[in-house]
Formats: sequence, C-alpha cells, structure tokens
Amino acid sequence: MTQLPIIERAIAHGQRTAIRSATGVHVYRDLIAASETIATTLLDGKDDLQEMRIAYLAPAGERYVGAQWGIWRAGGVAVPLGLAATAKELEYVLTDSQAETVIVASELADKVALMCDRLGIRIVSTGDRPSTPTTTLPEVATDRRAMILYTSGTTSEPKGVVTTHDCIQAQIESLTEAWCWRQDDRIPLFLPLHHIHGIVNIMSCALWSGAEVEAFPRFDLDAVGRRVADGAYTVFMAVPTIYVKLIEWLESLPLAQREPIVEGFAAMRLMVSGSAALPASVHETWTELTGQRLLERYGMTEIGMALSNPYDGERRPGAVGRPLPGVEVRLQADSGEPVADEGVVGEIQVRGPGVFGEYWNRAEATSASFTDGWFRTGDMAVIEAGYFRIMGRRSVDIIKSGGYKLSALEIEACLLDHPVIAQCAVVGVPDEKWGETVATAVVLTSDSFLDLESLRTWCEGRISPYKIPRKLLVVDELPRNAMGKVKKLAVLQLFGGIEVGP
Ligand code: MLC
Ligand code: AMP
Repeated sequence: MTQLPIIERAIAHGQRTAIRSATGVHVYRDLIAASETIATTLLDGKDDLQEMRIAYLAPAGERYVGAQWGIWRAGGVAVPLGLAATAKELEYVLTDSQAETVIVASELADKVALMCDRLGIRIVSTGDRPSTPTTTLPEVATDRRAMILYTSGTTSEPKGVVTTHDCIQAQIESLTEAWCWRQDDRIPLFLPLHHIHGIVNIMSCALWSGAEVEAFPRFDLDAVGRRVADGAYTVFMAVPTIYVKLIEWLESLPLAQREPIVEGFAAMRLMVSGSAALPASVHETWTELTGQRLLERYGMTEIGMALSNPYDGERRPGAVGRPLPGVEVRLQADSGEPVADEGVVGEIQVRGPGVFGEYWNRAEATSASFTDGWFRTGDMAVIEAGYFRIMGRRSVDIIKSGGYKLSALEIEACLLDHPVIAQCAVVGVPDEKWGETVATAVVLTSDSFLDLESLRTWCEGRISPYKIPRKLLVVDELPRNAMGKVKKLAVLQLFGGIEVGP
C-alpha cells in the first residue's frame, strides 16, 4: 500500500537513529511502530479518521513524533498543543479546532483530563495499546489536510493555519534542498513544538533526511553547551534571542570551559537564525566568537520559509537573502502596484506550494489575506543589492518576543478582565535580547493601585508566561486620536521605545 512520503522514507531509514531524548535512543523503526499503535488506537475499528482533528500534548521526543505520525497515518489532522499554554488557551484550541481526541503523554494528563471530560473529548495516552487488533491503515492522499498550527495575529483570538501533506512536503523539500540536509546530520531541538520553526525546519527536515534529532525539554545553556562541546551536532537552528543568550554565556565562561564549546560550534556545517530579526551586531559577534557565519532566513507559519541567505555564498548581516526553491516572493507597494526598483519598501507577498490553504473555519480571514493568489504577509521589506531586508511590520498589534508572535489585542483582552484596569494598551518595546518586550500602559479605576509584580502574578495561569507584560506604566489617560482610537506609536513613545515625529 502507498504510505505518506514521510512514512515511506522513515521505513527506508529503518535502524538509523532518529531521536535521542531523556527516554533513550530511538531508531526510525521505533517511530514507525509507535505511530502504527497510535493510528490503530485512534481508528478504534474505523477505516479512516477522515480529517478529524486530533490534538496532542507531548514533550519533544519519540512520543511527540509517534503521535503526529499516528494521527497522519489514521487520516486525521494533527493539532499540536503548547506545553506552556494555560488551561484557557488549551480550551480555546480544542474548541476552535473541534478536536475529537487529545493524545497526551501520561505525565501531562492532568493538564487536560478534566477539561476533556467536560468538553466530551476523548483522551488517548501515548502509552495506550489499541483494544482492537492492528487494522489496515488507510491510504491517505497527500492533498488532504494534515496539520493546524495556531498563530496569533491582528485579531484578539489566534487563528488555525491549515496545511496539507503536500504543503508540508513542499516546505520540507525547499529547505532540505537549499540547506543541503544529509543523512549524517545531527541537530539539537529545544524550540517549542507547536510552532513551525521547531516542527518543520528542525524536526521534520531532519526526519525526512534520515538524520538524528536530540530533543531537549527546554533550552538549557549548560545541557546544550555540553553536547556542543562533545561535537554532537552538525547543524544548529535557533531564534536570535538564543544567540544573544549564548554570546552572554560564552563570554562569561573561563577560557578553558569556553574553548571546547566554541570549537563545537565552529565545526558545525550550518548554523541558522530565524523567526525574528537577527541584529547585525549579534551576527558579527557570533562570527568573531566562533568563526561561523550565521545563515539568516525569513518565514511565517502561513507560508513556511520564504527567503534565505545562501548556503554557499555571501551571508549578509541584516538581510534575509533571496527566495527559497519553489517559493515566489514579490513586494507590493501601498498603491497595489508591484515594487519594481531596489530600495523601495513594499509588503512581502508569497506564492507557492508551501503556502497554507486556509485559516480553519475562517473563510473571510482567509480571503482577506490573499491578493490575486499571493499571501499578504504584513511584513515590509526592500531589496538591496539583490537581497531582501525586512523593514518592519504593517501592524503594531503584532509583537515578536523571543521569537514568539504575540497579539497585543489578545493580551489587552486578558488585561481588561483585571478588576482595577479600566483601559489598557499593549505594545512591543524594542529590546536587544528579546527583539521586543511586552509592555502595557493602563488607566486604572478610581482610587486603585497596581504594580508590575501583582499584575504579573494575576496574569499567571491566564496567558502563557511569554505573553505576560514585563513593563507597566500607569497613566491618567491613553493617547488617542480624534476618533478615540488609541495611538499605539505614542504609547510606544511613553516607554521610550521609539522616536515619533511631531
Ligand atoms: C522569558 N523572559 C523574558 C521573555 N521570556 N523576558 C522578556 N521577554 C520575554 N519574551 C524572562 C523570564 O521571565 C525569565 O526571567 C528569563 O527570561 C528566562 O526565561 P525562560 O522562559 O527560562 O527563558 P528561556 O527558556 O531561555 O526561553 C527563551 C527562548 C524561548 C528563546 C528559548 O523564548 C523560546 O523557545 N522561543 C522560541 C519561540 C519559537 O519557536 N518561535 C518560532 C515561531 S515560528 P527570570 O527573571 O524569571 O529569570 C516563526 C516562523 C519562523 O516565527 O520564521 O520561524
Ligand atoms: P509566526 O507567525 O510565528 O510564524 O512568525 C512569523 C513572523 O516572524 C514573520 O511574519 C516576521 O514578522 C517574523 N520573522 C521571521 N523571520 C524573520 C527574520 N529573519 N527577520 C525578521 N522577522 C522575521
């Protein structure tokens, strides 16, 4: 029978090591067996899940892959859940995606058990054995829906980005070709697995190539640094904040401790940065420290990766290079005309087989995000000497912090539930380490008091830790325009974030 290409390839990789994690070393054959068990359990006698949404909550490692591939092999749509998500955020994803089942690693079951019970959602443990004997798994056509990733944006509620198997394969093939992925590659994985960077660029590209992934529960300088010094990796991918953290850390280490780690980095064949702007100074410092030229690339959940500095050739600090294989990129001016000249700013628009098909159950938002078949990213760029350079975003309500995309509107909606907050405005203040930090200006109800610490404590459990404001300003009134709309740029200025003209 015909298998999905990623499964077909994994079967061929057989006894090669696929994943190292806290639970041991797992070969490709183990992943095939685990996914078959999950698929059979999910099917429970049915022929095909017919694109039912199946959410899953598992740490990075073989149980995560077993769940994802098991869902795919049973004909379902995989909806990964964030490990740091609050109960409210998890419930939103489960209800918005209309998940039929949640697959959960046993140690995480408490996070979802009561909720699933209340919502009538079936729970399957990654360790469950099927009650029915192994059935023939369905043949799943590659143009069927495969995954929904939730992304924050210009609306207060996150939207589900739907990709098909073909779409994910196009994203993988573009990157494996451009960055020359090989069977003998080894890569660490410490980024969250509910976002495209960790899922596609790292995990899926590695497993597609027959390479080895070492999964960490989180980014831990000591643990990752030790393995780098062992020469454990050939490829490394991270967000800019991680490179800033690594530089601070390496510079703080005594020479004898620093040297083997630097040598480990220097020996890698490829180090990539993405998900947020890599400051040119960080790029240069990394080269001075390790001799490596970081490869910066640009992408987005809806399109996969679109632009990349070259594998062979000039990797220019502050630039994101040229379109990746199979990806068409154009810049569109505000007038609606394509930008023809270098140095003129326009919106990045993308077309190609890696671009998503739809936002889940949001036909209007889907059609609004395309123009003549091109996806409108909302990111602004120029072309300079042949390379794209990102100039900023169209919307001030999108914040990128530590590589996470956050919606100011979503955070504001949460803060407005606070008993003493009458009005609020959330902005992203430029920050050397985090790219942007979440900041809020608030107007309080009369005779009340609020400080940052108590606000942060109140936010815990309501929004994920990385969304919680790190700066607070109590003001008498928010700057508004004649229509009464909050002027976000003026709010940013209150935090000393930017210079705003007269
Ligand atoms: C945490 N801290 C922050 C912060 N997050 N401070 C300011 N701004 C933030 N955003 C603080 C904490 O409160 C804590 O302080 C200290 O920093 C360490 O926190 P931590 O949570 O332990 O940090 P760490 O685990 O090191 O996390 C940093 C990180 C993480 C960079 C590893 O943010 C991360 O995984 N980011 C990647 C997200 C991602 O994958 N994005 C890709 C999306 S896809 P204290 O005082 O308590 O010590 C995409 C498309 C594409 O973008 O192109 O790829
Ligand atoms: P996400 O929606 O989480 O997939 O984040 C995608 C967004 O990250 C893009 O729209 C950009 O704003 C930003 N981004 C990704 N890579 C880069 C980069 N190299 N430089 C600047 N911004 C980037």
